[in-house]
Amino acid sequence: MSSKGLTAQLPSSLAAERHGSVAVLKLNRPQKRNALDDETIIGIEQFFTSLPEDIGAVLIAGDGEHFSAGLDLTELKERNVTQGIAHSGLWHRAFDKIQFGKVPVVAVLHGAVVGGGLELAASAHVRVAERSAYYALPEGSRGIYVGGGGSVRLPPLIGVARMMDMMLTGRTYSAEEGQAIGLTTYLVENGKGFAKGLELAQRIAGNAPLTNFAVMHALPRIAQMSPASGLAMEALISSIAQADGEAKARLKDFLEKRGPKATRD
Ligand code: 1HE
Repeated sequence: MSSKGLTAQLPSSLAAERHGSVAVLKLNRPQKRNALDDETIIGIEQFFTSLPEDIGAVLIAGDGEHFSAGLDLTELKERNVTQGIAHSGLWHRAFDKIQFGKVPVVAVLHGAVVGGGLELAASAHVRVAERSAYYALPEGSRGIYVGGGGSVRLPPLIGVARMMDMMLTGRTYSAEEGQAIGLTTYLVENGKGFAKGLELAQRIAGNAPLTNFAVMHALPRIAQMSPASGLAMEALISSIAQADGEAKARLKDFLEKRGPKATRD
């Protein structure tokens, strides 16, 4: 596959390729277990900022035996408090571009998905795990704290209590446990994650852009509102979506027996 149209200048720790309307971003530093250094985080931000208009979804995956070993610990040792805050801000900006960017993102997880690697995964909209995946927050044992948005993005997925347990005791969750507690919504055999993730990303890319926008940008915000505000926001978003030409065309297709049915998978 080529990287045609994907214009971001990526560091060697990242690789991009295109599969039709899906852009694939691979963590490409297997010799360091896809540890995330500053260059990589900046590359991720640039990739998501410069996605071509015709990309409808992104797939993130990791090369080698592990999705990601998290923060590159070699970069940690010289930082003072002020630099630490700036560093965390760098991660926050990059991962915000994933969660609240232009198009939905699917993450394929395998091997270690730990620390900042889990925070990266939590920024995606759909997570697919291979059976080899496992999840940990080793920050506790390293004397540090999550800094890539984990405090904000992980509790809605697994709850504050489980995140506390992971950080305080070093508890690791297996792929099966991760699936059961809500870290992932798909669990597939080893080696099958990429194909499953790509299939899902292609399906997502075929949705009406306004629907994808509403799911990415309105749904998580409505979930944080009071019920009354949430219902008002939902009424507005649904009326905007249904007034769009794309919705009208898709409804017409269904009513004229051309559109897909909502059948069992
Ligand atoms: C690294 C890193 C890293 C590996 N930073 N270099 N993350 C962690 O605490 C996890 C640390 N890593 C590990 O526990 C293990 O490496 C793994 C379980 C992921 C994989 O084990 P293994 O046996 O396959 O590999 P390895 O021999 O440990 O590592 C291979 C190389 O990658 C080695 O370098 P080499 O030059 O000696 O070959 C390792 O030093 C290097 N490597 N992980 C730097 N993380 C925004 S805040 C987020 C805070 C966090 O993410 S904290 C969690 C950090």
